[in-house]
Amino acid sequence: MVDSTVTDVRPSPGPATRSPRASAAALSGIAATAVTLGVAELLAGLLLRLSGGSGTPSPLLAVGGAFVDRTPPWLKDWAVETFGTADKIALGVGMGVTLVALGALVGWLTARSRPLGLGLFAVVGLIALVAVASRPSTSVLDLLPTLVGLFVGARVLLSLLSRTEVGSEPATGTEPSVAEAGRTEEPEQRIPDRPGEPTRRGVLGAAAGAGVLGALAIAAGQALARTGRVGRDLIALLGLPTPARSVIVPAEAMSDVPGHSAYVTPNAEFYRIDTALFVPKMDTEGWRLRVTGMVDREIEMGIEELLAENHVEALVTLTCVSNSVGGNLVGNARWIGWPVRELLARAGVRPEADMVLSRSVDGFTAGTPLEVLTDDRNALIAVGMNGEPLPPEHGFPVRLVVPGLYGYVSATKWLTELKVTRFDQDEGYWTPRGWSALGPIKTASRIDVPRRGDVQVPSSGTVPVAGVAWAQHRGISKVEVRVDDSPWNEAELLAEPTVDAWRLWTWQWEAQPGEHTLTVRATDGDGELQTDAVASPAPDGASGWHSVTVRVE
Ligand SMILES: Nc1nc2c(c(=O)[nH]1)N[C@H]1C(S)=C(S)[C@@H](COP(=O)(O)O)O[C@H]1N2
Ligand SMILES: [Mo]
Repeated sequence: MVDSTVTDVRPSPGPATRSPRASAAALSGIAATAVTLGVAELLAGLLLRLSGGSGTPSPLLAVGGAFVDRTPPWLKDWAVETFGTADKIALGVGMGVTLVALGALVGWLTARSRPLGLGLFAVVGLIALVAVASRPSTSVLDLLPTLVGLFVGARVLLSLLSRTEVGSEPATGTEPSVAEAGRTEEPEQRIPDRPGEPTRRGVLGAAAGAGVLGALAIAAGQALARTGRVGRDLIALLGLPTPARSVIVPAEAMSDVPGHSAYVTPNAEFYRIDTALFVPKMDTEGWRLRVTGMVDREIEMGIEELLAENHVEALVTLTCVSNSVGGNLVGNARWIGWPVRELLARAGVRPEADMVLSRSVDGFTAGTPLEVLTDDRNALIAVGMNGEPLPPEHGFPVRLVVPGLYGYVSATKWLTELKVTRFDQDEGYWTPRGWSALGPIKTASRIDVPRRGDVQVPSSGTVPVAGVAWAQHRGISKVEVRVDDSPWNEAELLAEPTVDAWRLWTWQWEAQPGEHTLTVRATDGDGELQTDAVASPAPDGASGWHSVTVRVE
């Protein structure tokens, strides 16, 4: 795990000690950080594998997760706006840069003062331990990898620094100050490199070697955690339930305009938004769904029991509250699931309840008004997405899907519990973080084509303008398109198989050369016009009309 030439402890530096070059000390600190994390991540990966994949023993993921949990709405907004669904990669890069800087600082500081440097190292270690301990479903054992990592890392740091001090080239002409040497007031002696004595180059090599080994161990640990063994996949074994009614999408709902959204979004292209830094590996054999709280009878069921219930298939368009006007955090799928109202009826909901707090295995929660889970809409405990078991990143094995509400208050992935409760007693994950407790989806419309930029008028003489509009569970009754400031034109609506999904629209534009701005607006099924009031996503969803500026050749 750790290069033995690195960990073997050298006799404590005596009179021959010289002030280490700052760069060598910083490099030693970075290497020791890599070793700390390498040991911790490798042990964490092994632990996850042995325990069957629950808990978060990885300090990297725990600190990242704790950071995500404490992200204020404006920062989350900015991250999603700037990085989109690559926000996790951005977080990883940010953490990497921070760790390298911290490691360098620890190395540099420790070379000057053992107590200060090791003190900083211990403080950072303590933060990691607190982060690990505060992740959902962790046990005391989960602290072990971080503790062992910190211990080994500190030993490696001291060992590398003592070599730096013994092996550094005589700094001709400059006498290191007492403060720089850190702990000795004895007169400096210069000793020539002797065979067997570590040279400065050797020290740098040892540090680089330790750093590389550490990085490899981090990668191996993360890979182990991701491939952690889970039991038999009962959904693959038993197959998805055959729904009482299946969805057949009429051809009239689909479009063949190039660049126009597909009516049903393929699983691989479906947007993904969640707080999970790694997709929870769920064991279907061990999976349980519990109904708790204000019910007459608590219920607990396994996957076989769930699959045996009467499932339906329904089209539902999911939308993220962080979607900006014209954005693509929206997707439409055919979901196979068991209606939530049937499960709730079996548990017997008490009259005082007004909310269901759904909980994920990773600790995420969503607070959904009871009425949308008990009325006749297709609020589903879903196991299938577009005819396949849920992909892991979309909630395998079981998630919630509720037409009409943004995902953050309804679409809990990796579902494990439904707690029947009250809004004045419980709140979902995002509510204390500045987002509205209620999240009905606002009526929205988007232009897919033409995209901003240059437009060529086809030989037909008209430019196809096409897009989508959504107002889940209310439906779309009208879409209008405007060119610059001229009057609104009614677009052609494609078929609407259900009011729970988006609706495609097209309009033929007799485009004139020059620069033009196209704007779209929709009217929902209740006759309500989409608002032109511009709002950013926080706290309850963006609004305003989408427009695209193009140059016609
Ligand atoms: N466990 C869990 N479920 C979650 C979330 C999460 O962070 N964790 N995010 C929610 C949000 S904000 C949205 S928009 C939808 C997105 O679902 P998708 O990733 O399948 O598109 O999942 C919801 N379910
Ligand atoms: Mo979301």
